[in-house]
Amino acid sequence: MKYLITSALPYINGIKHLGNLVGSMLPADIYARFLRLNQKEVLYICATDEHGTPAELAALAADLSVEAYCERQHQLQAEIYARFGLSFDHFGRTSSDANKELTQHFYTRLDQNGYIEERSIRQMYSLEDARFLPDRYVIGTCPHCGYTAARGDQCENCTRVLDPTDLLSPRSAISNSERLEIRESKHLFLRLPLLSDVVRSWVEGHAEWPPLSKSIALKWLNEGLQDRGITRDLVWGVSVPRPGFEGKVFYVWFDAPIGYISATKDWAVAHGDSEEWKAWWLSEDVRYSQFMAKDNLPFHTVMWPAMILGTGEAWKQADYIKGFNWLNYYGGKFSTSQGRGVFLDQAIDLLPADYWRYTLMTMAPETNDSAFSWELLQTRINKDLVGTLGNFVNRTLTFVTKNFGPALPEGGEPGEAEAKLRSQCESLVTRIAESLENMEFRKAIDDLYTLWTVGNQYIDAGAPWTLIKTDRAAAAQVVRTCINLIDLYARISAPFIPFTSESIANALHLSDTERSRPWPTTIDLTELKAGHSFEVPPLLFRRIEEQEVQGWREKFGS
Ligand code: B3M
Ligand code: ZN
Repeated sequence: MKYLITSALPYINGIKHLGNLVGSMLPADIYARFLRLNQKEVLYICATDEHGTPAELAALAADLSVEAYCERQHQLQAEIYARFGLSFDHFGRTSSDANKELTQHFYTRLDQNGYIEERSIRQMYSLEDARFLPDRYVIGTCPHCGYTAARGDQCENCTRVLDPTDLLSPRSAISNSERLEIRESKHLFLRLPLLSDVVRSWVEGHAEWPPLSKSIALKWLNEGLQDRGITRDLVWGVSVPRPGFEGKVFYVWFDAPIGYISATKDWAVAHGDSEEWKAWWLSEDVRYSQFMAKDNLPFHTVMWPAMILGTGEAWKQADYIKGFNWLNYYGGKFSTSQGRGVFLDQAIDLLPADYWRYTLMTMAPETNDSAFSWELLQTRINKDLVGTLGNFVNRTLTFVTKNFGPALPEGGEPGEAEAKLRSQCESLVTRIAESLENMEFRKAIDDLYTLWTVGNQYIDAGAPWTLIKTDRAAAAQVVRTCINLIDLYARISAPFIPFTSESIANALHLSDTERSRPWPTTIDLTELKAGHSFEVPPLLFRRIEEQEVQGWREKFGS
């Protein structure tokens, strides 16, 4: 069995925020790293989602061609994700040639199978901007409540769903021009109602999905699927290979999920075997897991499967869809469009990646919406990272160096306390593995924290600083066990805090063979033997002070 993992493709405009990270890429990365440690064959794919009106408008605002804008933003996003330690096997782009080709292929198959219909629709055209306006780019007065800045798709004030033609005194959101007219335009529609039954039986065949994913899928199916427009009057996108559709492109949501496959094709080429993607997407011995925030669930549980089923081809479908709720920021949502919350470039300049990776996962909105706060971040860093893990590693290694020198000391035999410690660790490590296999991240991280606490309990009970005065060999045995615990912590913590795990492995002078030991199923706290050298690493984590928290609250407007 091989493991294919994808996280929802981040849209190209703007830098993503902490909510985006914790709701898709970070948990997917932790899962991928865990499976790799279990020596599974893993392919973790992501890409920037680049087409559509927002990209065009952002390029315009940046005074760049849309190609140059996307190129720049793709690089920026790729760099930031690397700084957070996201271990994509490939980070692709939906504007790639592979994605154009495959999108046109999907369309052609769907058309051949009778799932595409051509229709004329009436749409707002802006004379000033010389372009058709997507619904949300028409602004005007709401006919229901009189709100003057209602968008053509929905009134923000009274939440009523609107059609742009409902708006009074409509104007362009791009230029503010009122020189609008209604023009007829031909578009293609995906006939989703025809695919409703096959999608439903696919969804119902997955009893094991988390409730959030399943309930959203069934809600959509039960409300009844509608035909859905899959083309747009835009320049930037995948062109439509059909007479009469020159100058039109596919809707961004049509080509975006195809990006999962085409990014894998690009990975295969970069990897030196251009056919290798087939072993992932046209094969049955793959377990495919998708990660995303809840707003993306309808597309992944209904639309995208419908597209796949409509081709009649044997594309690999998701086995498991892990959805996340919202991470809120002081009572509201993080929002890219409103610039609310903390963006990833700011976050990674503030604190190292592992501080974020750990604390964000303790707050992950896994079963409910959850809240980010600077105070909570401070507590988790000071209590868990500094006070528990960091403290144990630094005080143990410092004590041993001072009293025995920079190597594991000799003497003594493990006894009852060590047997108890060993079995405690074994059950925690087993539970962490089970939780990660089931993608229950909050459970896993709770047990990881408990695993860190047993070290401090063990060393306090063993009190080698006292013992050394009466029984040097027994004290040596205690600290040898502690250093083996530190080694275990580095291994088990690696999916969550990979940079710290590496610092610990370096401090413990681990060989390549020791570093590539698989995830342990039985625990042995005598693996590192007497004589094995080590050094005291610089402090693994630093405390966050009250005034820093105050400063961040002010700076990021909480
Ligand atoms: N780009 C959604 C978003 O930016 C979207 C996901 C695509 S996954 C195929 O929120
Ligand atoms: Zn209204």
